This record gives sequence, structure tokens and C-alpha cells, in this order.
Amino acid sequence: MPNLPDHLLRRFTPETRIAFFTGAGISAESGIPTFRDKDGYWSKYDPMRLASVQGFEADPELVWNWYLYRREKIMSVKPNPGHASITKFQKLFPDSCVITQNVDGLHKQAGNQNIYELHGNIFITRCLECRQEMDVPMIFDPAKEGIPRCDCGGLARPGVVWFGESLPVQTLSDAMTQVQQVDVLFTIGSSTAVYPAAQIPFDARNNGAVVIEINPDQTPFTSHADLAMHAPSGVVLPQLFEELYAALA
Ligand code: BV8
Ligand code: ZN
Repeated sequence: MPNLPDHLLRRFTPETRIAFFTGAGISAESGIPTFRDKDGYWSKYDPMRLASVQGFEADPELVWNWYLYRREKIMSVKPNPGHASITKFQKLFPDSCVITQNVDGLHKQAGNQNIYELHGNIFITRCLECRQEMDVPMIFDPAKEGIPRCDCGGLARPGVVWFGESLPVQTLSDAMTQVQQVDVLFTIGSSTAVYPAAQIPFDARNNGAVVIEINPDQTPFTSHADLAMHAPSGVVLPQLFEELYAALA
């Protein structure tokens, strides 16, 4: 599909600063369900019961079972050509970063650099009370072993950002600084529905960056994009890389 129009192709030089802003869609081709697609997590579960502090406090075992299921799922898959392409892009365009809503760690596993995890990481376990990181087994059985507790007495919880929780302040601030400075931002596999992360493609646009959206569906950002490529990221990103590699050769 690619074939970037000339006026966009000309914007790319080895010095071009690029941000890859990603959501659950970039991991879909690895076999990880998204949240809002027809067979996504939120079609089966209530987000407020599974991805909020209130939901966790009401039923910590239910929430842990969901996150342990997701940990096992993620551990059984690998990054897809979309993640792998970003590693190749970052060699061609060294001044680039990844800003992700995803908690699955697949960007790091694929060798991507300068990654900002806005919503935390599913493989980190923290204390609900003092928020210290806890060194506990990645997989355990809450029914048989109970839920680990911190030295301060607090319950262990997944190290992700839930609804109603603020994003990690330094990570968000550093990511926003990048967004002010980039020449190009790709928004990939995000429904652009969850704030404050969803603000990022709009901010990039307002700062004069070229913004290209890669998503099979429309999103609230689509009409603001310089270019919308309605196709899977695992197909588009490898083609886009080849095209830019040839143009810069
Ligand atoms: C905050 C946990 C305030 C980690 C997630 C009422 C109550 C409470 C809060 C709110 C409220 N109303 C509004 C809010 C704010 C809320 C919000 O924005 N809600 C939305 C739904 C309206 N935001 C928050 O609560 C945030 N915190 O505001 O705090 C505050 C401020 C200061 C001090 C204290 C508090 C926290 C938001 C983070 C929530 N955490 N999950 C986890 O378990 O994963 S949300 C969940 O959705 C994910 O984390 C994910 O990051 C996020 C966004 O989803 P996407 O990544 O975009 O995925 P989605 O399924 O939606 O879309 C996939 C896309 O991919 C689709 O477009 C699809 O077409 C596309 N696709 C599919 N296949 C492919 C593809 N694209 C490319 N290739 C393919 N092959
Ligand atoms: Zn604690």
C-alpha cells in the first residue's frame, strides 16, 4: 500500500526526528486482543471492574486473574513485523522515539529504543499502598497462594495505569517534550479514545509535525492526519520502511 506522496517523502532525511505513537492495534498481529475491536477485551469485560483501583479493591483476585491471563498470553507471543520495522526505522532515523499506550513490552522485545511506556508495564508488580516495585513471581495462583503483600502490608497490584489514575509524571512530561520537537509522528493502532495519551497526535499536529495515521479503522484523529493509511500496521510499516530506505539510498 504505501507510496507516500512526494510532498511527504521529501520531508524525510536522516536527520528527521520521528515519534512512533502506538496503541493496542500494533500488537494485534502478534495475537494480543485489543480493547475496543469487536472481539476486544472491553467487549467481554467491564473496564471499570478490571482496569480501575475501585475494581481492584472490590475483587483483587478477579483483577489479578485477568492480568495473569494477559501476562501468560503476552509471554506466549512475539513481536510482529510492525514492531520489527520500527527497529529498522530507528537505524535509518536515529533521532526517534516510541511513545506507547501498550503495557505488553513488545516494543522493547523487538529492539526498539527510546521507549516511553505511558501506561506502565504489565510485567511490573507494585504495592497498592506505597507503590514500591515488588520482586514477586510473574505468575502465581491467587486462589491457592493468595495475593502477595508488600512489607508495608499493601496488596500487590499490576504496574499499569488504571482508569482514574494519573500517568507516570516524568514519562508523560518527557514524551510531551519529544512531541513538541518531532518533525514526523506516526500514530499506529490507537483508537485515540483514552486521554491524556490520545492528545499526543493532536499536539504533534499543532506543533507543525507531519502526522501519519496507520489504522484499518477511522478514529477521532483520522480527519486531522496529513495521511491516513487504512491497513494493518504489520503490513504497512515494512512497506513504508522499504520505500523510505530506497528514497534515502
Ligand atoms: C486519567 C490499563 C485523571 C493498562 C488502560 C471516567 C472515569 C475515570 C476516568 C475517566 C472518565 N472519563 C474520562 C476519563 C479519563 C480516562 C479516559 O480517557 N477514558 C476514556 C475511555 C473516555 N483516562 C484515564 O482515566 C487516564 N487517567 O485521566 O487520570 C487524573 C489526572 C490527574 C490525577 C489523577 C487522575 C488513565 C488512562 C489509562 C487507562 N488504562 N488500561 C492495561 O491493562 O492495559 S486503558 C486501555 O485503553 C489500554 O491501556 C490502552 O492503552 C488504552 C487505549 O486503547 P488503544 O491502545 O487505543 O486500544 P483500542 O483497543 O482502544 O484500539 C485499538 C486500535 O487499533 C483500534 O483503533 C483498531 O482499529 C486498531 N487496530 C486493530 N488492528 C490493527 C489496528 N491498527 C493497526 N494494525 C492492526 N493490525
Ligand atoms: Zn507497600
